[in-house]
Amino acid sequence: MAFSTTAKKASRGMLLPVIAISVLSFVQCASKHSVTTSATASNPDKGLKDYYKDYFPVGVAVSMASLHGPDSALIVKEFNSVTPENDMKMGPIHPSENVYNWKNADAIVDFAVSHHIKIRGHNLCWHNQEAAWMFKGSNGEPVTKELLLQRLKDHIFAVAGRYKGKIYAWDVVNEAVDDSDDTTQVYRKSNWYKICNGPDFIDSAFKYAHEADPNAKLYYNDYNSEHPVKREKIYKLLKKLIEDHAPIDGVGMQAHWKLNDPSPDELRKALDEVTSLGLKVQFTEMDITIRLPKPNPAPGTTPAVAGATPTPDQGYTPEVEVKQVAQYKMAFDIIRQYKKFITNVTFWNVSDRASWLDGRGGGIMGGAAAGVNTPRVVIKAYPLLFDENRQRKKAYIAVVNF
Ligand code: 9MR
Repeated sequence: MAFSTTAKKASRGMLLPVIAISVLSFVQCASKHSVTTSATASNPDKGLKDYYKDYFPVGVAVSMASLHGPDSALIVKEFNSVTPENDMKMGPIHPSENVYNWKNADAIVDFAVSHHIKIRGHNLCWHNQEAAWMFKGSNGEPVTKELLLQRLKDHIFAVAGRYKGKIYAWDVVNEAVDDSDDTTQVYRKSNWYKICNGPDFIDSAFKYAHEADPNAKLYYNDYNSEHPVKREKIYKLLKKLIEDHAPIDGVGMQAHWKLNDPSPDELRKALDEVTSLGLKVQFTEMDITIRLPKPNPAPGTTPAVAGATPTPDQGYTPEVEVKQVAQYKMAFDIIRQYKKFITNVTFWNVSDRASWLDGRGGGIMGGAAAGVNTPRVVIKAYPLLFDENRQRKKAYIAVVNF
């Protein structure tokens, strides 16, 4: 991995030819499509992976349920990369010191290998879905930093070691950056941070992952990486890792986006900043929710009551669809321009039939159950490229016509 200024300048110099080539191929495709298809259609014989074969692998987050039935056929047709949505996280895979649950993770790996699909590993160190036992000693007291790092090392050696040569890229550390607007608080005050009394565990996790599988590409993964304050904090974390000579290859930008977030400018800035460090980028958990932020509490109400106030929901309306199509198109137009730096784009779940976003933040059931005069709570996010019947949405058409 080279992080020299020369490499940085050389890679930036390449951007212009890449844009020129993109423009040229757009012109060529446009004339080709005017014969065979149009910008309102997609080719049923091709999947996302085929449209993007000259760009990057296109992936999807999977669970055990995805490996059988209609989801599995769609995955094999459309994608050439998978990420286990939950089954390789520390808590699920390593629930106590001497217990590893390999069953689901093995099944996902076997499925992917048998279909020649790449696998991204997710993840080796996170503050969520963590293995609670790791932080406690035999008497229930907090462990020392040394013991915690030893346990982290054992965990990473076991998991990354088991799938060595099969998992091509790992999210080594997930979401270690603080979310507040306080620019002096760079790191999340997780159990990892507190017990290690600082961010050393991040360096250590990368070192262990590299030792466990020297050929795997190693990523730091986070959300809201396009928001200016968080972007700067992530930049500081990355810069420190590079200065420490940690074996990091790139950044996972999760891409849990909204209809107007990020802006094109924010997306470009985030990409420019990260790639200026000589790092690659993977969009690791892409979806674009149609849901609006919760309304602010009305004056005189308590936040709990206001939080439960239904957001009037018309479902997936034509207006929402137009905005989602435009946001997906904008994002992919930019992503293609940065093709040289981008090594994977992965969607978080298969279709609008089931997204991790559905039902979150709602609290009150909508539709008939809510009564005729009660506004529905927004409980569906409709964030993906395939609809509830697993059919290609207009957003799909927008990202494959270029
Ligand atoms: O999609 C995952 C969901 O099924 C889990 O309940 C949730 C638990 O925190 O994690 C979701 O995946 C997260 C991913 O691992 C890291 N980035 C945020 C994702 C959405 O919460």
